[in-house]
Amino acid sequence: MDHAADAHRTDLMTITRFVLNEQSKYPESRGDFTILLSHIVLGCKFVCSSVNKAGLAKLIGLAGETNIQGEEQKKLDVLSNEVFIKALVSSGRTRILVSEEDENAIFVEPSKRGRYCVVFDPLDGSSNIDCGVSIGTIFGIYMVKDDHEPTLDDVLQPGKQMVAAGYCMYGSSCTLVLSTGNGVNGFTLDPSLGEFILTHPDIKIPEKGKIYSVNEGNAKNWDGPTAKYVEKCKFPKDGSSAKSLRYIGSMVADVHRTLLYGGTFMYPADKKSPNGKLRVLYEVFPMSFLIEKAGGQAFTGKQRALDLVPTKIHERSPVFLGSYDEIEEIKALYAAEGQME
Ligand code: FDP
Repeated sequence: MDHAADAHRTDLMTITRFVLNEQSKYPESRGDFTILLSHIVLGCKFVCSSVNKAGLAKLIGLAGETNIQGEEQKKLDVLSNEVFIKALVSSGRTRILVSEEDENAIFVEPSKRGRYCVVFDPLDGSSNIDCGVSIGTIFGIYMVKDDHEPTLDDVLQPGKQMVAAGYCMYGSSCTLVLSTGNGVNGFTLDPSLGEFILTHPDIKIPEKGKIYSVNEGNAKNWDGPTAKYVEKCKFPKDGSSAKSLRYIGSMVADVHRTLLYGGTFMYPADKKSPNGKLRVLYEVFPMSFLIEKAGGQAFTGKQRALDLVPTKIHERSPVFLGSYDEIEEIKALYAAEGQME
């Protein structure tokens, strides 16, 4: 995209206009998805504004204490969760919600029910909040096809059944990356307009990458294929240059960089955590969906990540995601150890 020309653009593709355009390709569409998305976008704008004010809020009272108006201040992750739940329920388009913050799934009351199930992490990377590092919201959307009484099985579906997924990164700018199944597009919040504008159309992840991203502090507990891949990144034997290590420790930011620059993001299994750390429904699936739609791959160490069938809403899985060729290498290392399903 020509950023110099953008500075003078008057024909702005807002996220709502973009989704309405997509919707018009499906004559049977009733506009429900557009309404649902506009409520998610509202949640993202609210969280963005709260994250931006977090430093200031600190000056007037710490989370969990009372502020000068005598009101109790809520921690940002608790606040974000409440905002998303209220926005999603009030959209009238949701049936089941699964949030990282809540132990149990939320079944929306019949009078407010719609056709969509939303799985989300309202504020991922929360250990980074207090030092001002980028954090984000991750979401995945399933559609329920008939009007049966909802059950957990409606959300315990493989990631490949999602109809849409995205994340919003609260960083030096606020960026929302979305796929409705047809490519991946990035929108940046213009604070003066209060609108997300299409700034990264049709994102394609580079086929190869020069960056690997992993918490190397866990290296002593890694399995053979992970250790071999990282060794190869650092000491390539084929004459290629060593790769750079970048690890923010905030999944949204690490995946965003991987999507734009290529490379690998990994949270592998290790001896202490045989299922890794990241949650299948609202971390592994939405990010794997976006990476695949951008031309990359996502793998668990045993299988394609989007083929996993979760049995619990907060289940975890190891994940390797990124550039197509890099993940092929990782798959070959696991295949050589006979670990593929
Ligand atoms: P956080 O614990 O700060 O909420 O799953 C949450 C997550 O962050 C991811 O955003 C991040 O990729 C990962 O954990 C970081 O984990 P490590 O600190 O173990 O590297």
